[in-house]
Formats: sequence, structure tokens, C-alpha cells
Amino acid sequence: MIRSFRFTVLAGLLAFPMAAGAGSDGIVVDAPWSRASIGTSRPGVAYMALTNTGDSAATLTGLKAKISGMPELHRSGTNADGVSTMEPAGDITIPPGETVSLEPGGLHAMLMRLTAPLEEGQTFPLTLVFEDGAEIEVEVPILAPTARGPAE
Ligand SMILES: [Cu+2]
Repeated sequence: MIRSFRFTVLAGLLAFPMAAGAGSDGIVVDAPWSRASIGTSRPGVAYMALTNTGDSAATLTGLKAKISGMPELHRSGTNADGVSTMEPAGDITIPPGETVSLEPGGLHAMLMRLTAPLEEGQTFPLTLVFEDGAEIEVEVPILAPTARGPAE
């Protein structure tokens, strides 16, 4: 029993990157970055560009991160009064051949309830979860608190 259970788990893990025809297969992640945090009382944020090199749409539905007790996809904007706003982005669909950027002032990975400070020069793993069940783990470099874009 134990042996077959283990086999099932292993097969399940191996199946993720090989899910034939899944929209997330063609996703390429570029230039992930984050900013150092002051302690853990304020949320962290991560940015990156997601390009769909495949021929079917891929939908990003969520995030997982050990560094955060509550990682969420957010969208920043400006309301009618000119005040900056931020709200859960919901599912993000990336059409084939297109790039969706998580960048300051727009979509971002909000890392609430940090479990450890984000320290400049370090990296942390952030997992992107797609509608088809696939997951892509991204190693995110932590830049200076004043960083405005990915490292050159
Ligand atoms: Cu946010």
C-alpha cells in the first residue's frame, strides 16, 4: 500500500511539467524582482514578466510562497479621486504570444504576512499556480528598498 501511494505521489509531481497541451506549458518567466522589506510588519511585493510562448491561453490563478502567510495577485490603479488603490486581481489570463507584466503601478504579487524579512541580496522562491494545475517556481531576487525595476 505504502509503495503504491509513493508511486502515485511521484507520478503526480512528474506530471506537472509534462501536462500535454496545457496552456501553462509555454509560460516563460523573465526578470523577477522584489524589494527588501523593513522587518515583517509591511507586506512584500514581487514583480516579473510572464510570456506565453505556447499556442493556447494560460491562466494564472494564484500564488504560493513560504515567505508569506497570504500571497495574492493584486492590481494597483488610481480611482476617480486620483487616489492610488489596490485590489485582488482575480485570475490573470495570458493569451498565446503575449506578455503580461507584473510591475510597479500595475499587477503585482502581494506578499502579506511575511514570515521573514526580505533581505537585499537574497532570493526567495515564489510559486505561480495555473488553472490547469501546473505550478512554476520562480526564484525572486531581492533588490534595494528603493529599486524601481529588475537588476540589469
Ligand atoms: Cu498589493
